[in-house]
Amino acid sequence: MGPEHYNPPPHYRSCNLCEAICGIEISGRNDGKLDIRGDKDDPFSRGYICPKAVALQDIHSDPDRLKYPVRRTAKGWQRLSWDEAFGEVAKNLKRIKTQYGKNSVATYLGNPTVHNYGALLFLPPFIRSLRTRNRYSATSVDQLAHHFAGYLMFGHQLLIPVPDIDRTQYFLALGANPIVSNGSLMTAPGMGRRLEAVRRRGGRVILIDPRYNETARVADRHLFIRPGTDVLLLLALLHVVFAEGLTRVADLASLTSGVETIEGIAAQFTPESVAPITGIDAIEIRRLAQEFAAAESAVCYGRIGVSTQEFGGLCQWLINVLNIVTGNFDRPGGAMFTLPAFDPLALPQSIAPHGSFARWHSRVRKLPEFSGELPVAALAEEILTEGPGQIKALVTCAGNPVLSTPNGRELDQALASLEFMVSLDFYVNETTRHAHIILPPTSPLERNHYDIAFNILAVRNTAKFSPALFQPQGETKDDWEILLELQTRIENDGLRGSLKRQFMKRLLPPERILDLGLRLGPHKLSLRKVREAVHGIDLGPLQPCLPGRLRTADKRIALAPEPMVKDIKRVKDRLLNVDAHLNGHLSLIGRRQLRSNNSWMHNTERLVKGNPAKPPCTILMHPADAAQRDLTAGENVLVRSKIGEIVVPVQISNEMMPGVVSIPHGWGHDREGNQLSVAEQHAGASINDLTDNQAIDALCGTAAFNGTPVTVERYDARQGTASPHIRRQSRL
Ligand SMILES: Nc1nc2c(c(=O)[nH]1)N[C@H]1C(S)=C(S)[C@@H](COP(=O)(O)OP(=O)(O)OC[C@H]3O[C@@H](n4cnc5c(=O)[nH]c(N)nc54)[C@H](O)[C@@H]3O)O[C@H]1N2
Ligand SMILES: Nc1nc2c(c(=O)[nH]1)N[C@H]1C(S)=C(S)[C@@H](COP(=O)(O)OP(=O)(O)OC[C@H]3O[C@@H](n4cnc5c(=O)[nH]c(N)nc54)[C@H](O)[C@@H]3O)O[C@H]1N2
Ligand code: SF4
Ligand SMILES: [Mo]
Repeated sequence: MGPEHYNPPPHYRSCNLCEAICGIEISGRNDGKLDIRGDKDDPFSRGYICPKAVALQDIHSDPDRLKYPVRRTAKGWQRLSWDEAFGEVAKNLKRIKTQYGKNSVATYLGNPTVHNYGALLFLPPFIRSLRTRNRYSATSVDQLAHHFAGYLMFGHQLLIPVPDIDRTQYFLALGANPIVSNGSLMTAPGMGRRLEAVRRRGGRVILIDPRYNETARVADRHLFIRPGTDVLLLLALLHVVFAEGLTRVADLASLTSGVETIEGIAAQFTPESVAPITGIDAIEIRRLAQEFAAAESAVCYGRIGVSTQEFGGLCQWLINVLNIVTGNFDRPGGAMFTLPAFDPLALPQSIAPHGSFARWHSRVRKLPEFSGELPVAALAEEILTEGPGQIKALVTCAGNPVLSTPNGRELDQALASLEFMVSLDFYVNETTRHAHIILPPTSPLERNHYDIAFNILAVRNTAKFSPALFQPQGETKDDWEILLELQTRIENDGLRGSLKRQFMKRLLPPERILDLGLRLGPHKLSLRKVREAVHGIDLGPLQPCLPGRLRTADKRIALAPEPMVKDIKRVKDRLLNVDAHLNGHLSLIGRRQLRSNNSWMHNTERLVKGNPAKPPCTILMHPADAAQRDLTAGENVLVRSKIGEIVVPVQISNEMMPGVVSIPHGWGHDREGNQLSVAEQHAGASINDLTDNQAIDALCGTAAFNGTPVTVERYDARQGTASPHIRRQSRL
């Protein structure tokens, strides 16, 4: 059934595309399309939506969307029955495990798994059934540093403090662009309004970012910072806070340990010593620290810019420390923990592990696991390096690592060498084109939704259930059903597997688990109550919850965990001579775009059409850097790193810090074998053909995307096809 079959009354749900969980209202139109608007009665988003919500219908009606399981053959993709597909996947995974050992099967989970509660609940048992240590996900190209700090400081990887944006009087953001990203690890639909409200009530918004981005435009102050040097700024802010006696730890003194260690470390980083490296004046650093400490309430927050760089782990730690020692923790207007209606902290460790660190290491580069996963920057080498424990098979679910992980080009080649690959995805894209079998899940409008992930990170406690709007098209199945079937086929052949499957489907489907969780949860709701409130239920602002919510053994906050303290040495070794590292290169960073969602949503005409003179995938450069290279706006340039080269048009703008250039990620849809008819027309190039999988945050293993050294020069088309980027991939 397509959208044309949908008639009023209006349908209410949450948009699941990004972290903002906006309420939407969907009604049918006479021309068969859907009207998708912001739901004014949603207590959390109050009518706000972005252009992507309207495109939910395009995913649903996309002719390129897979509606049946398919198998790759020499003659193209061939339709399979589910039974054949499941049988073949289970057979191959079991055979490879038996032949090469249990770690020979790897998994990669992409970002949309977190926006899909069925997948979230059924992935852990599926992955356990494989018994592999080769587990990877988008976490290590994203928020790993936050989990790492949460685990080591508060005792649980999901204890990630959220800025209480609606009550704060001083919002200090580092490396984030919530006006475009709609907020991340800070679920807060309508960030524009919320930031405006901070200023309207006399508060201030400050942004530290190498780009004068869209959020800088609505801030009181913006300061450029050299990419990758934020850790020094944070240390210097703490230096001032301690040196000038601005700490306010009294309330939390009995709840923290290690404050002296922090003071000792911060003493070594004066504003004057870090100013030339960060590019931020010492006077400015002192002023920031003083304002922050003096504000009625303040909160420091850092996102992708500081999470995915060489010192991401230290940055997220020091951000927490700054909030805590200035008395801006666990209190209104500061950094706070949430209390979601479905509380993952109450779940068994088998579904929501507290976290773990370095229990094992990757085979080739010896990178540490975190919470059972290895850094995805190691995936290609684990596939390509021969020897016992080599990855021979891969399961991907809702991910596109070829475009989203560092040195994606190498991973692209690695995937082509696998003995077996299966993908749960509804598109044949840069990654899934390598799969032997693709299992297509339902589209967002064809399934129930409840946000169990982003309510842990929301600036207000709310609850909302979204029922499926449409029947599944074709033969698509929900991710959880696919995962359950695979799990049970891998665990037990034949009758036992089938009985377990029936049992789970009847007695413990996602809705049942959700209902139990809501009933046992802190707000004592039930699925029925939540379902009845079609616009969602407001459970109020965040509440102080310490020490009750801490999961550390001593019920105290560890301000100075040993792995972090030790890593300070790396800061000194590395950053104090950052110029040597760059060696005259430009420093490459990323950026997000409102009409894009990581590497997907590019197959919807509505989102990509735009102005042909303004393609989305450009390199942004400061006028002085462009002049030095004699470049004119709009011309194609060759961007080269140690890893590879790409060609993109240059966009000249003084919103960039001199010496820094920016390219959005998720583009590069011109690869042979893709079935993305719209995206191919707006291909762009992939920044991750330039980023280096050897460049990681050595502390926790996150990819260090930001600060990749590159050169940029005019591209002469006559240079031909020497570059690996421009050379076409061989046909599958
Ligand atoms: N250079 C650079 N690289 C980056 C980043 C950056 O800032 N700079 N950002 C990183 C970040 S933060 C992230 S989160 C990653 C994202 O990286 P990934 O998670 O690897 O990639 P996505 O682009 O989110 O791809 C999502 C895939 O899931 C499919 N999909 C969508 N919904 C569903 C569903 O419900 N079920 C299933 N089974 N499949 C679905 C889509 O078709 C698509 O193939 O990229 C990272 N890469
Ligand atoms: N429209 C849209 N929204 C999205 C997404 C999307 O693709 N499109 N993706 C979603 C996902 S998966 C995520 S994780 C979030 C991310 O959400 P955000 O982190 O808010 O988004 P970004 O635009 O990546 O912002 C990162 C900022 O860091 C800056 N930066 C880069 N390097 C450095 C550095 O070294 N130091 C500092 N201080 N700043 C630096 C960049 O200039 C940029 O402004 O967005 C989510 N929302
Ligand atoms: S901001 Fe995010 S949740 Fe809200 S409408 Fe846009 S994509 Fe959907
Ligand atoms: Mo992300």
